[in-house]
Amino acid sequence: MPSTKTTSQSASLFELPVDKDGLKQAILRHLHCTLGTDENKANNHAWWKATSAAIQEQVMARLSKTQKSHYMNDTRAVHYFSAEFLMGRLMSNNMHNLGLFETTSQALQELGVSLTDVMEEEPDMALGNGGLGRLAACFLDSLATMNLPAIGYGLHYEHGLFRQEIQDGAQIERPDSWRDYGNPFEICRPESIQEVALYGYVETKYGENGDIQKEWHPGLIIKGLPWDIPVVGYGGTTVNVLRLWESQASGYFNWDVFNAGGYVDAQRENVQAETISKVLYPNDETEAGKELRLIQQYFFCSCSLKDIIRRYKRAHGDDWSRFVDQVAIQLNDTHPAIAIPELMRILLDRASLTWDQAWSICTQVFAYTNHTLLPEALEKWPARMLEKILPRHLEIIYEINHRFLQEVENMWPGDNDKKRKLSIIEEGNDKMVRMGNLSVIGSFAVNGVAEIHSRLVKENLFPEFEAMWPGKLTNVTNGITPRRWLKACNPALSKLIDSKIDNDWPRHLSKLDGLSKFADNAKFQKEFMAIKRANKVALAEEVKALTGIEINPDALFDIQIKRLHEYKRQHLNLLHIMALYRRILENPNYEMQPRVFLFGAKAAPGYKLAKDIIFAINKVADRINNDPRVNDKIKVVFLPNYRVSLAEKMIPAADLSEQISTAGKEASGTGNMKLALNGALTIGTLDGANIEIAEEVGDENIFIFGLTVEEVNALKAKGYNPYDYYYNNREIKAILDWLETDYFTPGKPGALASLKHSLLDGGDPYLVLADFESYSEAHKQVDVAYQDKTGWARKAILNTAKMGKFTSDRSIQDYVDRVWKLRSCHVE
Ligand code: 26Q
Repeated sequence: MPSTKTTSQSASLFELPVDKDGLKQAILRHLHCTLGTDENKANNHAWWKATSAAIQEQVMARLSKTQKSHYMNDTRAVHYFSAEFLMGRLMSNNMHNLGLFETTSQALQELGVSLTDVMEEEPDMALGNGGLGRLAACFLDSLATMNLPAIGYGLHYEHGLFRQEIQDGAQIERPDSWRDYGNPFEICRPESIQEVALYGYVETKYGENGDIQKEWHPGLIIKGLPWDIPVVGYGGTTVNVLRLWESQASGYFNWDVFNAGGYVDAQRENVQAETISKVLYPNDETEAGKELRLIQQYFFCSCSLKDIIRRYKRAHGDDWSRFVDQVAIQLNDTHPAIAIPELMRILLDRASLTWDQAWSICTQVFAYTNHTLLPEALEKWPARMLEKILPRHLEIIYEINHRFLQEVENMWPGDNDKKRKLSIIEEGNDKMVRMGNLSVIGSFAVNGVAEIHSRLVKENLFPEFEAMWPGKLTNVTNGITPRRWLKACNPALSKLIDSKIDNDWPRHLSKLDGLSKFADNAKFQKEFMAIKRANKVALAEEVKALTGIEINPDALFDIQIKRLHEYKRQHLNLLHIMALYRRILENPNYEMQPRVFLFGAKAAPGYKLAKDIIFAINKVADRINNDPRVNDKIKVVFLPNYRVSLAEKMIPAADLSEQISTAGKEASGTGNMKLALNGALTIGTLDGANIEIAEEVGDENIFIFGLTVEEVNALKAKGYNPYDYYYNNREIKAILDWLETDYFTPGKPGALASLKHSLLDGGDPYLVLADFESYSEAHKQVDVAYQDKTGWARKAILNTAKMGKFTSDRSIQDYVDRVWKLRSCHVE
């Protein structure tokens, strides 16, 4: 136990008033004293900064109380290692979680300023690609809300995910500069700088009693500077931190070069060091295996481990025996897997533990979450690259592998195929290090992110590991924070819910089931759907402002928002839109409810076909939106630069949620949960968490279509030929042929042909054509259902009511019970 220290000043001295007048004063004080402006000159940006600073003051007192409580109680903590945290905007979230949203809104109103306008000034903190990064952010919210000691560790990217512009229908990437004008929520901690070594060589030393010591002589040392972002729990008692590392030149190794007159060369090394945390890699196959990405991963893992060890030693000195009781490390996919050999290195070479002691600690500390089954997405690093950058780590990996293969030999004597398959090293001309295998071998728990995904991880990805270590592979179904994804983004619906059930539903989301009894209540239906319509009106205004396109709020809003990938099948959605268009052209009286199809999606910059799909959506949209024969029955909108803050505007306005991945490909999905929570009905395949959503809402409140995982496998085994569907379905043939004409790209025939080719000669790897008819039939059922306003309202209400399972609080509780064995810590 740490000794009780006397603090010189009581924390209460720093507590600041939280009523409206106190906030007003604080905002004005920051306007004058921090920003050097005044209420007559200030623009919205200045108001945002001043308001954020006033809110941050409230956060700080709670942060230090939390840290003191965790220290005094010597708590066990989880350390969430992730290359990505997609935090979005922070100000409104912090106001909501502190319970200060209304008060701040009134304070600003009295100052003649609109909080809504001020909030729009905040850039998104987009340090992530998509689902995996946003999941990390939702988990931090839940951990703080549940008073669990936790730290998020990641990279302080100067540039987050690229900003997407659309020019002539095509995606253009622009740099994201979220910190250009400063970020009022982050705290720089130069007192906690860490050093990280790279390159060089390993020296083997022999001791007197014949023991071997390894000494790594690095070629470069860089500094890691931590930035802390406070994470406020709902209710505001616990404030945890997200600690992000920025790379800096250490200056050490530049002296020789410098003294030799190499001033310019020394500066070049500085630039290299500072490049490490410059930019987030987009999830892009053309970027796979890049040296800088590996250095990024190692850099933040090494800094974070050293930070954890420093904190542990402050309480326990050199006694390692309690380490596994105090520290759990969750690896968010294999991106931080290099932390396993790094901890081994520290324990062996720095702390002089034996191999068995060190390995025992590692395999009680690490747990690994898998987020994908796609073979091309499983990380592998060339052994030669590791040897160059991290020579000692490669040695350690070989030793881990050697000992592991002995276990395989014990389990399956003489079976070399098993060894080849399970080895951390993939043999071949260029040896590769398989980070998934390393992660399973070095962790005490491994989980998938939805029931079906975890089953497939066990049965298909790692079946032998399940046999070797029964019980190690498990499931934790993903979740989303209802604070951001309902309370904050849909205030009108939240107030309606407050009026019907206990207003602590944001903490206990299963209480939403209390709305079920109002599903047939005409008055409640009317109120619920009036809010949906108001949200649609608001989104329509946004669409008009962003694209110039006018959409009808009474049409069915059909929304697909997610990263662009073939397996997510935005092109299936597009083919169906084209089919509807064609039916209308063939039959001007074609019966259908007016629909607005909305898309939001970024494509990885090097993913050619994904970018072609974006282009095709925009070209088809242009043609349909401007064709008077369509008579406004269909509108198609591609909203540029999809991101967390845009999701917060789209999700509350959705009637229909498109979750149409090829069965077996989407590990979980989390957008599916956000949309259903806000009363959208799902049209989806039996994939990822869709299956569990269907179980919760019931078959009559969801539109399921398409092949199951088993049917997909059977069809592929039999030999799938997309031409069978092309020749046997007139509509499919007509649509694909249409893509080759210049109908959607006047004067440029063939501009959309790559789509057709991928679906025919390309073999249609994601079975778009195989699922088309079933998808089209499901959409007919949607159309029928939407005609029945009462029936639809009932279904929408039940979707909201039945989403309790998908709060990230439940996911975190599953991790606490099954993986981390954590206890909550009371903060005064
Ligand atoms: C890898 C190598 C080089 C550069 C980038 C990457 C990289 C980056 C991000 C690879 C993958 C990702 C992100 C993956 C991701 O978001 N997966 C999603 O995770 C969600 C949360 O569990 C699931 O709901 C989704 O189903 C899954 O696709």
